[in-house]
Order: sequence, then C-alpha cells, then structure tokens
Amino acid sequence: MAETPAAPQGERKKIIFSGIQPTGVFTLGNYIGAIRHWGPLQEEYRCIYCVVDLHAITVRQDPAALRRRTLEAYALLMACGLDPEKSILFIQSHNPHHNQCAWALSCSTQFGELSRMTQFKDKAARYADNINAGLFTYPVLMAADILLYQTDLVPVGEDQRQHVELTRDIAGRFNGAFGTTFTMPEALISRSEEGARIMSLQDPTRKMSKSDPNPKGFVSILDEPSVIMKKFRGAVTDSEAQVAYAPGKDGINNLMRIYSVFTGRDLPAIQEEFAGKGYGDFKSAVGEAVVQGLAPIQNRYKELMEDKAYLERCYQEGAQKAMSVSGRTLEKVYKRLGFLHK
Ligand code: ATP
Ligand code: LTN
Repeated sequence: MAETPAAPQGERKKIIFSGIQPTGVFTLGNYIGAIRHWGPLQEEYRCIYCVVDLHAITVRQDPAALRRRTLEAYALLMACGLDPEKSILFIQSHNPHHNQCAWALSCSTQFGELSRMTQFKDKAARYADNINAGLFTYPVLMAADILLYQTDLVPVGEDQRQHVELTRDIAGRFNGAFGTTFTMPEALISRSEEGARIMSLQDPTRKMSKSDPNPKGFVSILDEPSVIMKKFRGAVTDSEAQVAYAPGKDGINNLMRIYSVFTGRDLPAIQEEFAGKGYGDFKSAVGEAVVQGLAPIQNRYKELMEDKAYLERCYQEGAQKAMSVSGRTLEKVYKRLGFLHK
C-alpha cells in the first residue's frame, strides 16, 4: 500500500497479521485488495500470514478439496511474494492456540454484536440451509487470530473492516475486565480508489468472490491467458461505450481500477488513452495487462507445486514459529482469566 506508514526506526517492529481462506484459487479481488500488499510489508514489519482453514469450514467443504486447496493457497501466497524466511507463514489448524483463545474471547463477545456482522448476514442468506454456529462465531476466531500475535496492523480489503472493529471491541473489553493483555489492532485498508473493492465481472454491484458459483464473475490468478481474455471480453458494462470513470458506471469503473493496478496508470491517464475507442478495445487491453501481470506468479506457483517436500517443511516450520509467539499470549490469557496453573 503506497500510503502504508513507515515503521519508525529504533522502536519494536510493528506486527502485521492477515489471513485468507482456502475456499478456492485466489481471485483478482483477493490479490488486488489484499495479497499484493502483503509482500512489500515484509521489508519493514514483523509479518505473520495464515491460511485460515478453520474459517473455511463455516461453509461446507469437500474434505479432499479442502486439503488440496489449503496446500495450493499456501503455495500461492509464496508465489505472490511471501517469503517464509522473512515472515511467519502457516496454516491455522496447525496451531491449536487459535481455537483455545477463541473460546476465551467468545465469553467476552456479545450475541448482539455478532448478529450485526454483515458477512454473517450475507453468508446466512447465501447458505440458508447451513446457518451453523461456526458461521455466527466466525469473527471471534478471527479476533483470536489477530490478538494472539499482539498485532498492530491487519491488512485486509474493505469488506473486513467491520470484523477488525469488532476485534478491537473484544480486546478493549477483555483488557478492561482482566488487565491489559492484548495490543489494540488497526485495519490497514488501501485508501486509494483502486483496489479496496474489486467487483464481479458479471454483476459489478457485487464484490468479486472466489466462491461465486458463476466462474465468469471472477478471474482467478491461475486462470489460463485465453480464459482471462474471454472473461474480460464478456465483462458486463453499460451501453455508453465511453471509457470514463463516473458514478453509476460500475462495470467500467471496476475495469479501470483493475487496469490501473496492473499498468500503474491513474484513472485520468486511462481515460485519455482510450478516448475515442470502444469498450471492446479497452476490455482486451485490460485482459492483456492482467495476463502479463499474473504470468510471473503463475510460473513461480508451478515451480513451488513441484516441490511438495519444500512446501511441507515451510508450513511445519511456520507453525512452530507461530506457536512460540501465540503461546505466550495464550498463557497470559489463561492466567488473567483465573485458570489454575497445570
Ligand atoms: P469467499 O468467496 O470464500 O468468501 P473471498 O473471495 O471473499 O472468499 P477471503 O478469503 O474472505 O476472500 O478474503 C481474503 C482477503 O481478500 C481479505 O482481506 C478480503 O478483504 C480481500 N478481498 C476479498 N474479495 C475482495 C474484493 N472483491 N476486492 C478487494 N478485496 C477483496
Ligand atoms: N475473515 C477474513 C479472513 C481472516 C482474516 C483473519 C483476515 C480470518 N482471520 C485474521 C485478517 C486477519 C475473510 O473472510 N477474508
């Protein structure tokens, strides 16, 4: 994120935590809104990134697919520039402290607070036949993820702001009742127009989502070049045929934001570039820019997936490192709550 504050020299390095669900191959939305910012943050902060498989099962997953996707998600994070030597990179279910801390925090979370979460309301409507308790308490587990590492900053897309706010409320309540235990985290959300929220290519009023049942709505970062081109050519836009960023032109605005991220050009420059040209030319140009931008990630991903033993070593070491940090916080939590020492 261009606007990320620099870590002050000489002070403790600030801690960054973020997570992503292994519910499918990452989309352009995940990449633009979240993951592309995570690599550069490694240079200045103490970064901890997690594949949140415990969160993924709030929606029914096929076990074999979940296992495969979890490894793929881990490799994809590395392909997007996360380095296990610089960051702690691990899989959530490998560290039991998350479940343990979540239970403690759930007793400092109100039913009413959870009922107000928009992600819960959205998912409850979408998966009406499986409104399980985990879907409801999902934000408490997310709070545990964040608070266990004494996190300062949580880089996420706009849709997660509400969950980070709730995490702050839970932390504040726990600290108030039992004494200061947790660092108060803050969401780190791209403030620029480009990228905070990438929309579906088929319904530009809805966010692009990797679990969209219609694959034409999202571009996954592993899509073949021909598939990417086809999805952009078929993107839903208005009938004005003028490449200009304006209220109500959700489809074109979305494509312009994507193009801007991959070319580094700002919106007025893009408007100028396509003055007098039709949507067809523009859509092809967006597709080409995305194909080119994703190629190095796709190549690196293929290499990584050929060395499963290396990936395994990385996620096992990642879990050990994560546990040594989270264990200290969990011990403090148990002590504060009054649990008798073992
Ligand atoms: P699912 O469809 O399975 O619910 P998702 O695609 O919404 O998943 P998550 O795993 O929940 O993705 O989110 C990972 C990160 O990507 C989060 O920080 C989230 O804010 C960000 N993100 C997800 N979708 C978008 C989007 N369309 N635009 C910008 N950021 C996004
Ligand atoms: N809730 C997030 C994923 C997530 C997360 C986290 C993000 C789980 N735990 C901790 C940041 C920090 C989502 O649905 N995208």
